[in-house]
Amino acid sequence: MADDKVYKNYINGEWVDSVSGATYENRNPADNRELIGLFQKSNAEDVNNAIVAADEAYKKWRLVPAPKRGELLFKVAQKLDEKKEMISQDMTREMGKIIKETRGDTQEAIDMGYYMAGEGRRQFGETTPSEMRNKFQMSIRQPMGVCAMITPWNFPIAIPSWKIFPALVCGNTVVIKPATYTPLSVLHFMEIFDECGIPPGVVNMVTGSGSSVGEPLMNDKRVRLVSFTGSSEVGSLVSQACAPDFKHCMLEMGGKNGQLVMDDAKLELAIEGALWGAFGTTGQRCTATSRVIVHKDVYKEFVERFVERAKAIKIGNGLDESVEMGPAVSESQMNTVLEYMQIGKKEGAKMHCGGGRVTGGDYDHGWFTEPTVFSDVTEDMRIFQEEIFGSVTSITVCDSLEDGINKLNNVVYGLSASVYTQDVNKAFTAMRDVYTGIFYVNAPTIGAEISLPFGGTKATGNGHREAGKQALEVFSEWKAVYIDFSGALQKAQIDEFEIE
Ligand code: UN1
Repeated sequence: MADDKVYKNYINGEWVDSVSGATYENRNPADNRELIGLFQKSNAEDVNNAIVAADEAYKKWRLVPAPKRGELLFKVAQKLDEKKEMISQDMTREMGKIIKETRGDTQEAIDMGYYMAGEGRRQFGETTPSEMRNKFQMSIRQPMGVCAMITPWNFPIAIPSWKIFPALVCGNTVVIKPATYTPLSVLHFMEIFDECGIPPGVVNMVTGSGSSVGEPLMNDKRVRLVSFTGSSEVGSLVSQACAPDFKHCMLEMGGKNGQLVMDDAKLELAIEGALWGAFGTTGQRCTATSRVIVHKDVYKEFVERFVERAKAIKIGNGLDESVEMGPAVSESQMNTVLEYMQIGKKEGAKMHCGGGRVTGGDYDHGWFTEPTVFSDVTEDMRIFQEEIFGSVTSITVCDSLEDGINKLNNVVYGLSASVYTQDVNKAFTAMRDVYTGIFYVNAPTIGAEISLPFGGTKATGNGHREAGKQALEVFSEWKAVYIDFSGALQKAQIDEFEIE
């Protein structure tokens, strides 16, 4: 134990033990013999210390000119870039996804850093003409205060970056609770803020469970906003915790994303896209392609060719560059996925490959699940309706564009969808009629870039968007400002204006 690496909380610019001194283990999901490190098992007192620091730091940080805040973020992005390989390797070790993808995850954080650094010099408001003489009016953005962030394990640094960078450039301070499975990635992020000279208390990290850290954080009255990414069940609890104090609440939740393949699609392209969308990140993306809806004229061929390719996916430790799919993040996540494989079978869908855990040799030490493909899946089945978050995808037949669009829409979620077709009319019709926050033409349901809004409709979100300039709407509030330079009392809506 003496040699085990112990990682601390980051509060008020210091690396500190949790108040109770308790820690928990973080292990590699590809090989649970490997201990990544011990992390602080924090409680409400640690959360309180972080909030006090963030609240105090806010007094000065909000007054740092936004372009200067942006410059600091620029340095952080540069440092992330310098350390990209180290961060990505550690991320694969703690989360399991393959190294190519963790490099992408880190790159997304770098991109967001550069983008939000630029917002330090924008954050545009408006001026509008007044109804009265000698009166000027404009809208300006103002920060809100302490922002709490509760982030998931599937994008361990990208998603924290979507929240932290815009929050900071707008002048807020931050307390983040990283996912219990992936604290090291956020810890590296904190190290970089520290190295770049962020003032103490501006960003704070408290590790631990949802019940002992997340709950006190989202319930604290000094917190003005909670930004949460995770399941719709927990999102609903976050929303209820925020309601009594009218705390702002940004929720990014589940998905059941579908790829529609029309009869005129380039089939090879559609197959490649569906494979990447379904089994990339071991299916553990909110945007994963959990359903493929295929036109009846190409259905049989699509299923055959897709299954052949799914069977050939190389599974293993994501640090091996030749591996194409890593493990589930944890034993319990693996068990949920294995359960859905059984549910699909029981519901009468046709299982073409997979259906279980990958075992034997080193696999026995990891949480590996097989790429699993069901066909003949109907809309009433749970595997059509429920988010699985694992290496399972289901194929459903459709007989027209309209039928396909209806099937894409017939789930409670609305994050991402895609259509494969060579017909521009069909592409635009689907773009208009599919009710999701993200839509792709001739591309998989994954792969969003940071300059456009990210988020979804229905049970996926509560109307907010991350990334892009829309992120500023979440992390700042408008102030309408009227300046009367007439020297007289002018009454809006009352005074009659005479044209001379
Ligand atoms: C997620 O699905 O949880 O669009 C985030 C994508 C990535 C982000 C995904 N850029 O696939």
